[in-house]
Amino acid sequence: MMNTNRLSKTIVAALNNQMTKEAHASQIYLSYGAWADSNGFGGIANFLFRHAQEERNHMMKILEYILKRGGEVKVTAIPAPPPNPTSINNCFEKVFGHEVDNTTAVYKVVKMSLEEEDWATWNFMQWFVKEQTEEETLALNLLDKIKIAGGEKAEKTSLYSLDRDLATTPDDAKLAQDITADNP
Ligand code: OFO
Repeated sequence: MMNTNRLSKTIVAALNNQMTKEAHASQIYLSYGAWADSNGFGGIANFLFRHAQEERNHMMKILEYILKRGGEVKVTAIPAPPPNPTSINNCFEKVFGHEVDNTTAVYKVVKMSLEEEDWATWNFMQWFVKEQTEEETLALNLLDKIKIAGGEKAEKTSLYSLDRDLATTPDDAKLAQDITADNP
């Protein structure tokens, strides 16, 4: 029979692994969202829950890509999220850390596809490179906000406005490559 699998063994393993990583990211946002809500921060919870959905979408994109390239999808157990944050400041620091971790994982798959000259996978993964840049920016914006609010020492009133703010904060951050002089 003709071989219709367009993915190498190593690439398909890396993609399956990345798929689970995205599911894991989703679980992390879900658990931090629940933590925020039970501590009275409904706006921050809303933001984190929306983000959990985004990560779930990333997982689906990779699943679809594997299937469309004729590879085998392996759905495995998702590792448990790490312990809950200890404060809003700590929560945002953890969020940034998770995004950087995931960027590192994405870069590994990109590097692998380059080494194997699998240009379809390389091209597919560029979407994730851009998405991670955006999500790191979003996480850095959170860190900026909490810093202004006082970091670990943030007063209740500033946390209150931060919480209200985040309920309506868009899911996407503007990327440098989309900026013009007219609209910085
Ligand atoms: Fe999947 O983008 Fe964040 O981690």
